[in-house]
Amino acid sequence: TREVRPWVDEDLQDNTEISSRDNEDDDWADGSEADLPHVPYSPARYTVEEMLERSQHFYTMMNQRRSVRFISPEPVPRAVVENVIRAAGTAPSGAHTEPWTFVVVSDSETKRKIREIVEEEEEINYKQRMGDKWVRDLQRLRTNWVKEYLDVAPYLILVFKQTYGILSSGKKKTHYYNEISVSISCGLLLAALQNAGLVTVTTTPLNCGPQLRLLLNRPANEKLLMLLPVGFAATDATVPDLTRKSLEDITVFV
Ligand code: IYR
Repeated sequence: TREVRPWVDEDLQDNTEISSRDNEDDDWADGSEADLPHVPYSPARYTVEEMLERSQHFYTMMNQRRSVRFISPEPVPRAVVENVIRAAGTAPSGAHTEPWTFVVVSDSETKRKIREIVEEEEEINYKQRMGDKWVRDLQRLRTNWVKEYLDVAPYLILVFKQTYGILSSGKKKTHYYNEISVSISCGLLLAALQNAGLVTVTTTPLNCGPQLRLLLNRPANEKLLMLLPVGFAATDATVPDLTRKSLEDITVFV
């Protein structure tokens, strides 16, 4: 009996998705919760001049974002990190299931263990799993398996997608489109970090998810989607001298 799950886009599937086979006997909640009132909503309106000014200003700020792999140990106020996560939590999600967990690590010993797990796997990734072409494609970015930022950055934010929810009744709750929902929240998180003057680099530590989940005591329905070291840029930070595609290169107006 193969379960039909049209909300899991083929392109968004990965081997961390729960399979229907080991899932057949589970007890799933049906979504008919209490009636939800609908209320009026009037978002802010701006003049054309204000819209141009605001959109230009936001683009300029976002265009200064770079993936930074050299992060200062300088402390960051925890309240700022709390606010950027609040912003990430405003992302839209499938059926408003909010299928994300942000694990914020500042404890030195935990950061050290994370670094150990990631570097051990990444060394195998670079030397074996990724293959010659992938490693060559990354050469000009000068990345490798040594990840100093993992115990230098004041915060590591590990973003987990909840592949399903668990209600107080013990029933499971379907988290539609959980991968893209959490990916959108990561985008908002990056924007919020940039807005606050902090830096990060989006990392997706290949093969580290299960070990990191266990280290952080997260339940089996949570899968690691992204690991973001967060802090101020080191004073001697460098970035590859990349350029971005132009509007014309990324847009088709119909
Ligand atoms: N996860 C590895 C490799 C890596 C892969 C891509 I695609 C990048 O754009 C950068 C790095 C690492 O973090 O080093």
